[in-house]
Amino acid sequence: MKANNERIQKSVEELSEFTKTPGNGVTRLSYSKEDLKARKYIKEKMKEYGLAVKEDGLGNMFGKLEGKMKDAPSVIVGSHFDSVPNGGAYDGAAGVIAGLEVAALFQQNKLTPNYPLEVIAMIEEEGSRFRGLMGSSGITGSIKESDFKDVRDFDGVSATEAMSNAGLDKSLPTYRDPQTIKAFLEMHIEQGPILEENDIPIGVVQSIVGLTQLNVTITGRAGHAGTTPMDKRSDAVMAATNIISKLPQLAINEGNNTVLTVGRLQVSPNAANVIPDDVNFTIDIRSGKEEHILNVLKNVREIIRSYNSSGIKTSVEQRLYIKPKALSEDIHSILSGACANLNISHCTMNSGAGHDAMVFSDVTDVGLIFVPSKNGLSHCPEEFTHEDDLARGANVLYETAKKLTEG
Ligand code: HGY
Ligand code: MN
Ligand code: MN
Repeated sequence: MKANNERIQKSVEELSEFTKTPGNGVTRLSYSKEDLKARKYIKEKMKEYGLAVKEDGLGNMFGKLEGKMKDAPSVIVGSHFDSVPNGGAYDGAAGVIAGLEVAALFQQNKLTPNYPLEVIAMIEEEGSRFRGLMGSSGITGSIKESDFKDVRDFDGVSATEAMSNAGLDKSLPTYRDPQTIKAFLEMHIEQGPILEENDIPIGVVQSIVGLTQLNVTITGRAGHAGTTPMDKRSDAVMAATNIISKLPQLAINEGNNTVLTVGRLQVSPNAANVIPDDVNFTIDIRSGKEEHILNVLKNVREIIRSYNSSGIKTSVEQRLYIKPKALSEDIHSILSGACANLNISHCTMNSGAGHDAMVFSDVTDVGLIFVPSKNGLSHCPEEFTHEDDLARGANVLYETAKKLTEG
């Protein structure tokens, strides 16, 4: 039995309905009402495919198929089920659905593995509410359980408060001893144009860019837009926009595919006739080599610091930092071998997007495959991947999971 295109497509459509912005992409933030509906759906699918379901203290979900070898480490397959605001139906979801499809194939083919198989659906990979890669970071220990209460969203609500408010059990253990994990496999949409432009159905990822995300606060002094002379203002927006206008050039000067994005900008009090006294914005810096990230970060901090004055104060909070990661060569060759056995053309590529796979690569062997994104679009409602491409990826994952759970 091979992956079932219709079943996969149906799950993509059903999962994408759990959104706060129907008709305008998928918006499914961690611990939201949409999260709870998606969570219920995913757990039902896990049970339908014969998996024993559990959650952890961050709300990551696991569906386990026991192996013949008791207490053996698991081969984990899956991705995240949160989204960016007004995102697409495939980012993360495609990987969770591919993991479920692998479990369905184990069930249909009456396959009892030697090593256990676990399907995983993780929270908060996008960092749209709290911080990026949070679900996988809690599992691998790069965020300590004792720190969950201090991870706060942009409104200051902690992850543990938000879980309690959503009726989730934050007291469950989250950290997993790496000895309990044999390997981690993820299928993800490419989110770029390479596979489609070269008409290649599968990309086998060898490395993932490093990234850092900053939250910058510029504080000035509120005042009346009409009665405050121009030379008597401490205008937080003017300081922020002067800073922001200088940032892209830092990445351009750094070269080596270094990128910098200011993606979130909030002005307070955000009224037409008030000189703003508070601006908050994020900076996302990425590169394939850590030295480029660090160099741009140094220059960014210098520019921001240079705007401190009697009326303007600046502060920088580093919300996320993760080094570039090389993935397991062994699993890379097993994935490539699976593509060859299935007669699927494939290529080796690097990832400009961050993924949970990069967090798991700190503690276990990791494999990541990409499937094509239509027009290379992602993080937008137009995101699309054809069900045939999803099914091909699921077949490659299934062949690889079979091999890794055998021995
Ligand atoms: O930001 C990223 O690269 C991923 O989509 N979270
Ligand atoms: Mn993703
Ligand atoms: Mn994403």
